[in-house]
Amino acid sequence: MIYNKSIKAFKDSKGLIPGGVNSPVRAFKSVNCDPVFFDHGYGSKLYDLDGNEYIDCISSWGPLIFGHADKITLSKISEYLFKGTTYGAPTIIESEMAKKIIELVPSIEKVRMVNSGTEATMSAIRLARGYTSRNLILKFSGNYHGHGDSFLIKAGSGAMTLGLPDSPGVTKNIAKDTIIADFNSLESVSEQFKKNPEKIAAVIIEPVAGNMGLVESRKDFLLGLRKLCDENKSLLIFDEVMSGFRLSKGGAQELYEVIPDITTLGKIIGGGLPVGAYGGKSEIMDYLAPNGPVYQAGTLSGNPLAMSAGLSVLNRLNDKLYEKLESISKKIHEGFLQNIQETGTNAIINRAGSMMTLFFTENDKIENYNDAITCDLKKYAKYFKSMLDEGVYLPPSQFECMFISSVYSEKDIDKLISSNKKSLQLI
Ligand code: KE4
Repeated sequence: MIYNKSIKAFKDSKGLIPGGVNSPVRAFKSVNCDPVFFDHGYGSKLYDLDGNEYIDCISSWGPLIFGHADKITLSKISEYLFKGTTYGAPTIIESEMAKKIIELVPSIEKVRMVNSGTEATMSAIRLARGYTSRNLILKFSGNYHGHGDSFLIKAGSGAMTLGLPDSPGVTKNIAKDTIIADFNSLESVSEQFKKNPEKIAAVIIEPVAGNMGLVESRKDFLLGLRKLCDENKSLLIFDEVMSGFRLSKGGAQELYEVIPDITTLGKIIGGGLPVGAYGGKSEIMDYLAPNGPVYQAGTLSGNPLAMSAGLSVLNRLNDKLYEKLESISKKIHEGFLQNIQETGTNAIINRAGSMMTLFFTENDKIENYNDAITCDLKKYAKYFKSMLDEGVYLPPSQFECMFISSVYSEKDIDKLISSNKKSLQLI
């Protein structure tokens, strides 16, 4: 593959934007090559400045469940485009969006729209602290909840990728109010509750974690979390920014049948435009201004253009879509497993629905942050580059997950499996 135009574009952007990118993971730092700049996408494909075609396995980190330039989404947006894009005042479509989210997500009785997953999680923990009059937030090593100060402690995703799980600039006063436990370890959570009686406002978790690579919670772990939160009068927050609407219409909470007190959402909810949301029991949500004392606001929150994109997607979530996603994902999963076996590669695959990670590790399982950091990052970098040259666009980090699209063709699936085998043989 020739990448000349991307290389030049990156050289130019580095003089204008910190690191040349508007989000660190895009810089390809951990896979030791220059990032690809894209010109456009269509369906399952992305096309870079040099005209190279790729099968997209990131879907813009999750939002594009119907692929790029989805016709129905674009036509819905165009209906609103010429009416004006935002008024900073209430519109009917915001109530339609709220109604749809309440219908789909089991835990949500009321919902507030914001503009990103980070805004959703930051607001959710402020609400939890205000509602409980407690300060501590418990999060899990390797979980990533956006770049809010309280979350950049043992964080996953880009922070883990760049070896910055605890970012400078987060003051000791802020950091002390975030306590850490081990993912999938109820014992570590129970210990924190014992050490901090009546001080923990909320436990926040990615019920299906995608930010240390894909790591599912064990069902008993989530059930145990629910019980511990109830016993200690702390709130349970499910950060479903990634898993919401991706794993099922009702997200991970529907699959695991565990109901959190607050749910945060993002990505798919915006259909590719900037949207986040957080919701939960009315009694908790009504603590938010203007009803209650906990303040949160946003100039573009609920803007009709973004709502039109999000609703065009949420209105099409049905069993048939998830059956299709599962059938495509299962074929890719099985094909990759066969290749791992045939090439004798030290690797395992974790998958939850259409979220999947191939881990280069000698471990026979990856269940938490300490397992994930055993991975061979050099091997992942070589694999990533070989797949890129094959025309497959994978997450540029071992600590991210693939988001498999519902618009992959049989040809795409075969290509993914054959390129995976070729790359495993090469590295
Ligand atoms: P945003 O602020 O990026 O919309 O959402 C933050 C967030 C919150 N919670 C979870 C579980 C998330 O995965 C995210 C963001 N995910 C990353 C991908 N791992 C976004 C990609 C990026 O940072 O560029």
